[in-house]
Amino acid sequence: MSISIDIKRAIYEENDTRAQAINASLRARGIFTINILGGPGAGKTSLISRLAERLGGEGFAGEALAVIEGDVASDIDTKFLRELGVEAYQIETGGDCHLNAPMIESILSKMRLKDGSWLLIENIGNLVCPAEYVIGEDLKLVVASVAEGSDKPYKYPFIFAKSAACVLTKIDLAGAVGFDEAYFRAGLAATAPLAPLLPINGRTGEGVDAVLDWLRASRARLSGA
Ligand SMILES: Nc1nc2c(ncn2[C@@H]2O[C@H](COP(=O)(O)OP(=O)(O)OP(=O)(O)O)[C@@H](O)[C@H]2O)c(=O)[nH]1
Ligand SMILES: [Mg+2]
Repeated sequence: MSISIDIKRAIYEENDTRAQAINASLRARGIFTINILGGPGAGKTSLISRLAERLGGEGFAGEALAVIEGDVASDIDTKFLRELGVEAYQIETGGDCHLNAPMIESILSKMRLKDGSWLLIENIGNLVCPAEYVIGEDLKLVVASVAEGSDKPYKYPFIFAKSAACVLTKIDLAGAVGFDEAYFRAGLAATAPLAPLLPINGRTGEGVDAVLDWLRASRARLSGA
């Protein structure tokens, strides 16, 4: 039992060290990195595509942006984003339920990443394991959809507790699925008292401007600007 705890601790420590090095080298280049977490189908890629529209402007000629897509299998999300003109790269874990720092190191060495960029990393759709690993990010953002139910902050507290904000997606479906927003908000406030709740409709883009405003303010604060 204690051997397995020691091995787990060593894995986390090794990962943390490598993640710190990644973050230091990205920060030195003025790159702001967001680790996007959430369950399968919560709306992570839809959010990224809506942020990309706003950051890049027409033809993505605005602020530099790159995306790393993490999936157990397939490059569906990467292809979708590339078709929109987004600089997107795929990590296929082949079964691992989370991204880790060595995976990010490996893909960064192959990416064309401009200084001063935004780097959005979509983690594996999973409300448990990705919460346990840092991967070089400046902040974690959790995406939860109303369709998953109002009780998620109570049942999966760690992912919410580690996230700087919670984007609530599929608000257009709230009535159909009987979403109890007050209950969700109370659970979020209990697990992550400082994390704002940012509701969006990923299909229309409603609410995404507020997400981007919050990200810009966080970037300015964390970069000391
Ligand atoms: N009605 C509604 N559908 C949405 C919204 N956001 C996303 N969807 C739909 O939900 C489905 C999943 O969205 P994705 O953005 O692919 O979700 P994801 O979290 O990236 O999924 P994985 O990468 O598979 O974990 C798609 O069919 C989207 O069109 C929303 O706000 N409202
Ligand atoms: Mg996705």
